[in-house]
This record gives sequence, structure tokens and C-alpha cells, in this order.
Amino acid sequence: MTSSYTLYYSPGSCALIVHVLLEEFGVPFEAVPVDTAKGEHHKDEYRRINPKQKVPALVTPDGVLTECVAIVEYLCDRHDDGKLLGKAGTWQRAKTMEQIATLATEIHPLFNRFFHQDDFSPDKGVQDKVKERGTEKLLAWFREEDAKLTRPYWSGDTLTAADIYFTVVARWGRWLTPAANEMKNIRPFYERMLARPAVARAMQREGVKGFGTT
Ligand SMILES: N[C@@H](CCC(=O)N[C@@H](CS)C(=O)NCC(=O)O)C(=O)O
Repeated sequence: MTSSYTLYYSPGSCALIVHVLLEEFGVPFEAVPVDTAKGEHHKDEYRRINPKQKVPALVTPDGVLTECVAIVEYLCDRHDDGKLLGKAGTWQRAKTMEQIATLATEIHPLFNRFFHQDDFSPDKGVQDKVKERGTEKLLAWFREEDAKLTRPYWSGDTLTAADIYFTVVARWGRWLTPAANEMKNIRPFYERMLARPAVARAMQREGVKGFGTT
């Protein structure tokens, strides 16, 4: 089968969102690992694909697309007929994008404070504070979402692309104390997501698990 897409990913990163979507849509694609821990994203070979030196990058029939939010919208518009994102111009699209925007612009940056506090200051004391405050804010947000998550999906009664994004972010939250993916209402949602064949296939290909430290 000819691949329509090539996804550049590092295991368990935000690229997993795109990886799951490609699996959900059942479109042919090639998945190419980029070992960010070894700095492969800074090498010329990858910089030629994504000069921003981040994953994901998706090579599409139209060119290279980066940024999870843009990729999610592009793939959903091409392959999904409005199911996971809502059709353009509808309230469902607006509300799903609202959730995705929260994850991309509020929560992902908070995780940067948690995982990469050295990006914020060379000063160890400042780094500790950055992480501490980031952790507090993440926990407060996950606790609030946990209290609200009383329907089958984070989005409501049916799966949307925002649920896939939330699953990846909740997985990062396994490093928090308490673990976000083990919170009372998030956990059953998260397990429902892990049980989806598309999610399981993408995670297996990336070699990552839903719980624990892998
Ligand atoms: N705004 C970008 C963020 C991409 C991003 O931060 N990717 C991370 C993995 S989740 C990455 O490539 N990190 C490697 C680095 O920054 O050195 C998006 O949403 O796609």
C-alpha cells in the first residue's frame, strides 16, 4: 500500500495524537521515529523536514505540516467528514477546537515547566520554583477536569479529537502525584481510550504503555 503520509514522532510525545488519528482513519502512513533524547531532531536531516526541530512533522501530499492543532484539523477535514471535530462552521467544531486549544496553549506549556524547567532559567532555584508552580497548576486543572468528567468521554457522550489529545496529556500526567491518569473519573475514560484498537496500535508501534514509567 502506498503511504499518503509520513509521520515523524518521538515515542509518547504530542506526536502520539497525530499517530492515533492516522490509525483511527485507517489511512496508509509511514511512522518514522525521531530520537529526541539523542538530539536527532537537531540534526540536519530532520531540520530539513522541520526547521523548528520539534515533533510532530507530517509529510502530506500537500507538503510538510507541523503543529498538532493544524495537523489534527487538516486530517479531520480530509478524512473524517466532521465526525471527530465537527464540520467547519458548526458549534461542535468550535467547542471541540476550544478544548483542543486549551490543551495546546495552556496545558502543554505547563508540562514544559514540569519536564523542561531548565528551558526557563539557568538558575537551579528558579527552575525548582518553575516546576513547583507548574505542578500545582497542572494538578489543579486535572482535579477540576476529573470532577467534571462524568460522561463516557472528556468531550461528552461521543469521541472527539479532543479526547485523543486529552489522553496523551493525561498519560504525561502519570508523572504527577497523584497521577492524573489514575484520578477517579479520568481513569475509566483513559482506560476506555487505551482499549481503542487505534490507540493500542499507535502506542504499541511507539513502544509506550498507558501506566507506569515507560
Ligand atoms: N506547538 C508544537 C509543540 C511541539 C513540541 O513541543 N514537541 C515536543 C514533543 S511533545 C518536542 O519536539 N520536543 C523536543 C524539543 O523541544 O527539544 C505542537 O503542538 O506540535
